[in-house]
Amino acid sequence: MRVIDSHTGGEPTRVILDGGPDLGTGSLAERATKLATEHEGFYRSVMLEPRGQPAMVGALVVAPVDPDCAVGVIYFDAAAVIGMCGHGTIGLAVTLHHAGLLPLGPHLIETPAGRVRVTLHDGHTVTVENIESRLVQPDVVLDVPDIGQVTGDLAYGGNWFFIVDPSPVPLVVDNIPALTHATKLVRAAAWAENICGENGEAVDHVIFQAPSPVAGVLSRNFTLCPDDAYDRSPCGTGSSARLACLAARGDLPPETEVIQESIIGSQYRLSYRPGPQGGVLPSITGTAFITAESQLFFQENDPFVSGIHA
Ligand code: PYC
Repeated sequence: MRVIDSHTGGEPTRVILDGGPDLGTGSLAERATKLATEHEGFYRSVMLEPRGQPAMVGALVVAPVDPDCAVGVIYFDAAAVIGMCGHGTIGLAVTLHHAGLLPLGPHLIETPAGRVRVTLHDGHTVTVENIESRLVQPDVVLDVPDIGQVTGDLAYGGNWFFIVDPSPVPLVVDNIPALTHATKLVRAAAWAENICGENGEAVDHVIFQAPSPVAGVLSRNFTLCPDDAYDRSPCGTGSSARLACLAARGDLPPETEVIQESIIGSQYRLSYRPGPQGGVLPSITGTAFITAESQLFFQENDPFVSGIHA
């Protein structure tokens, strides 16, 4: 299996160029469901140690249905197939360019969540215009064991986010274990209270948000992903959901650029335009760098051929 690894603001992406499972020719959403239900062993073995690493997101390149799209892609981490991935799309565009498969300039990419536009400005810098994002349920109050009452927004940015602002735990690197613990508790409380999308979609990511102490940076976030790793990047789909919340509250005018940073200080430039369904069309600009080109092996006598599930 041929893969190219990159990182976007510190968050790893593994692009699978060939050797993935045959998911047929249905819609991207149908193929994503097939990957999630029939090939769990595949995607976990690619993401988990010893082949993968914590926080890694996989990007399986597939043929698009829409002939206007340069490529189709299905994203996943070690625990789940996800609808869209912002850092992964920046990494994918940089990777395809590195492999000679995508020239500089604008391109459409098909994902299970819908079509996104990428503009490859140079070999590292990409703007993603994400799918329409929206605030779904504002000011949800949860009783969270060990933490107490927490108020957050349920919002959609290609994945389902519960966004708590201000963070109940200070957003500093030394607190990463405490933030991981607390966001897991919030996710469990959201599940227990059945806080979900219009069609029963469960919260798959939790964000703690706070103003940034860095001059010129609007805010800092900590994002818990489905596999319990934290996003090293400022999370593209999470930033999209966050833009939808800011816009819905009148806290950020359209076409106004702000900087969002992650818990490790990597940054995205963000803005939005009003969307046709009342949400926002987010624009996310970030950078990615190639870290490896490899061939993955799955040897039959390897006792950890399916990854370490501890
Ligand atoms: O950037 O959208 C994102 C993302 C989702 C999970 C990890 N990164």
